[in-house]
Amino acid sequence: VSATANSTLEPLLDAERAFRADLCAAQLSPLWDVMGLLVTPAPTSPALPHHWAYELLRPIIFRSAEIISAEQAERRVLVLENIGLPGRSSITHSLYAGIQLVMPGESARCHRHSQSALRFVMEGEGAFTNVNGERLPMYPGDLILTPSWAWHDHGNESRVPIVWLDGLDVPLVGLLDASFSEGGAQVQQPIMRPLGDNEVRYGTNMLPLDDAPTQGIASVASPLLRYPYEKTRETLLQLAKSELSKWHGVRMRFAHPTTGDWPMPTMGPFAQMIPAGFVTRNYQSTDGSVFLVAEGTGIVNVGDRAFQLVRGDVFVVPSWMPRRFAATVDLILLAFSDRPAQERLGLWRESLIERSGMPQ
Ligand code: GTQ
Repeated sequence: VSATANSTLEPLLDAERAFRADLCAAQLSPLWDVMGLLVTPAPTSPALPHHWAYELLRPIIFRSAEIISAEQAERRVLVLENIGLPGRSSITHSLYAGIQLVMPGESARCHRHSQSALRFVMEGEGAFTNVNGERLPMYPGDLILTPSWAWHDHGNESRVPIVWLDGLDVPLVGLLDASFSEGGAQVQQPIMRPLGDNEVRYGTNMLPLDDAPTQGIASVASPLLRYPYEKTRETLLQLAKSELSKWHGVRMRFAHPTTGDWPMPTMGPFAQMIPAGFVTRNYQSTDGSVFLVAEGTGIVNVGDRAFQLVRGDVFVVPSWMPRRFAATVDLILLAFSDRPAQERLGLWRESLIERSGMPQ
């Protein structure tokens, strides 16, 4: 660089330095520094694919019971933290996941919050979550919903510990600065309905004729709060006999019984089966997803990672990362993602990748 060029550049650099200092003082920043990071041609999630083997998780969650009681902890949960999002209690950019343990005789006191929660039971027999005056028994593979602002408490009067996977929209609600919570007056809320009342009312192939039209928050949240695994399993097994998607095997979403929509607006639950011997093609979608292996064995490829799957394992597929499955024993997966929120915002996309091999 010649002295002449330098002398013409220097005043510009000085001017830019002064300009940037003024921007900073005025709480402004230049878009041209960050444009490429903001408006990417495709999603570039900071979340990383990861697999938590239940064989490793289980002893650690049980050790937590020697450290703290469910009562002391309010919720005795180990958060599944994505190392791509350190310190943020997030498994994807928008979702939280944790493993909760309630020992026999313990209870997790009643509270409510604007965050929605769903639970997939991993082990146990007949502990319960109470939601809005209804007792929901919990057995392995069951899906239990606690919609936004619903009172909920957990208890275990059975003789064995119960462990489940919690999914919450905590990071999404945090992004929107819309978090509210409050504690209940009692540890356990009063039960106002006979056992299974809403499950019979809304979980069969009939609906109450005289339901008053629901509005606001009540209409987006499903009145059906327990989706038992035996029905999920039977549906998947039956459908696997007829037609298989090349990308999913059999994949279903859980539904709001009166609207057919997602059961909750921010987060959606799924059930999927890949029959033994079946290999799926690569699939990618903008909804980062958390999976629980309910049954079977196989392998999942997520981006350039490969994870062996057995019952109880949890894994995360970040937004837009290609995934494909191969089952060695009929593989049943339960999952949740932020797809309902993305659909409502007009943002959700998927790509069914035709060729095997590396997608873009
Ligand atoms: O069970 O209510 O994993 O409030 C995190 C926050 C579970 C719960 C979590 C919660 C709960």
